[in-house]
Amino acid sequence: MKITDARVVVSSPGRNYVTLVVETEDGVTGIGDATLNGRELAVASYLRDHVCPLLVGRDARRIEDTWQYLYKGAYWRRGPVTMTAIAAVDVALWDIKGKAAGMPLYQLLGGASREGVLVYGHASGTSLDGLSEDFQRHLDLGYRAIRVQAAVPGLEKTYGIAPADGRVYEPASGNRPQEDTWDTPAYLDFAPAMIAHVREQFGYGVHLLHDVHHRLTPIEAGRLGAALEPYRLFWMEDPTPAEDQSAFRILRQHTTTPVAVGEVFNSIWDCQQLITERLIDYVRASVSHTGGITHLRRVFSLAELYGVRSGSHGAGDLSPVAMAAALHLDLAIPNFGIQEHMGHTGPYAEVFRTSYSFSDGYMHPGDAPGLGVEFDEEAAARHPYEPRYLPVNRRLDGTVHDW
Ligand code: CS2
Ligand code: MG
Repeated sequence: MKITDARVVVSSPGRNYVTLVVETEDGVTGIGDATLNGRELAVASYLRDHVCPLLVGRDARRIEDTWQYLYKGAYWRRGPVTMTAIAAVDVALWDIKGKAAGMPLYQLLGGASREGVLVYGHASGTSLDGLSEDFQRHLDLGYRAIRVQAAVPGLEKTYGIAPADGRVYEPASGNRPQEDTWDTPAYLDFAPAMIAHVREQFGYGVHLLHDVHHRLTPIEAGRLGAALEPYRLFWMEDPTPAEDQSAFRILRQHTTTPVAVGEVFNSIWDCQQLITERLIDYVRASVSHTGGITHLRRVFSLAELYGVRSGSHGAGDLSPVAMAAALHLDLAIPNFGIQEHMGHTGPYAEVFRTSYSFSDGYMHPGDAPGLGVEFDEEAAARHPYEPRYLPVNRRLDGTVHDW
């Protein structure tokens, strides 16, 4: 089954998505998500200029061989751009394999290990009352797990919190990133009060999650984790900058609040120590940024040996193709934990027709062959790329800070 064409489509139906389309000689087409938020064009070029020409003529059925060829063959390994490009090829080939077999992808991955995939939604507020309203809205939609974030009093803008209640947070379009402000002491005072507020109002019958966005030092994170213990979080996400794996030893010595990390990971080497030393509880890597199904499955298999579960990244800047791929993997692996479901906004459904579903807090990828997502290239052409950047975070004195 020879590949006859591989092309990259950059579109912005609500926000920027990079989609790889792979065609084969017998008419089966596969798609993969190659979106890297704020660096979309770098991955598009990596694919267009260096990968697509290598794909034409290859056998689409040889997924593992193609993965190794692109990873080892380039000499320059890992990194978000490379691994996102490889991921898009990998997912497109899995899509083709599923369609050729007439089976949904999860069947090829060993079949369903559960009836549905527990997902968490995002509640946010510009105030505690605003957060409560958004939390109630998520409960009414059926979510059983909800991430809670609220604006820290005194800080004008913080990434991860919608600018107005009832909206989602998205970076504004433009050629330069917005600049946010940050103050760790104010946040550390506020965060436990925010979580306490939600527990007092809504009780303990729903899972609570919270994203720290890499903004703390290990000892600060230890203090926060300890303060949050009475509220039984499902997890505290990205407490410290993720690349410093041994820092998590300090955090672990100070709290039993479960820890999740991984949305910036792009290979198994980013979490090898975190997993084998049992320094985290959930790996949040995504299919799109971590080398596709082939590589992320390997990460989750390593994690399984050490009692670490999955918690894949599922933000709105990963396209519906990535969401579908994640759901197939989530349904099949033994050590699934939870899946993020931020959802998509804007006219994305004109471009991506999905077959996944949500009901009672659980999602299912559907039973269409392959990924179950149809990509409409003509519709994509109506929504051209718009430059849009993630914000930069500065402390009150102007120092650039992690976020
Ligand atoms: C967030 C994301 O979903 C999350 O947990 O941290 O909004 C993340 O910042 C973006 O996906 C980055 O592109
Ligand atoms: Mg996050």
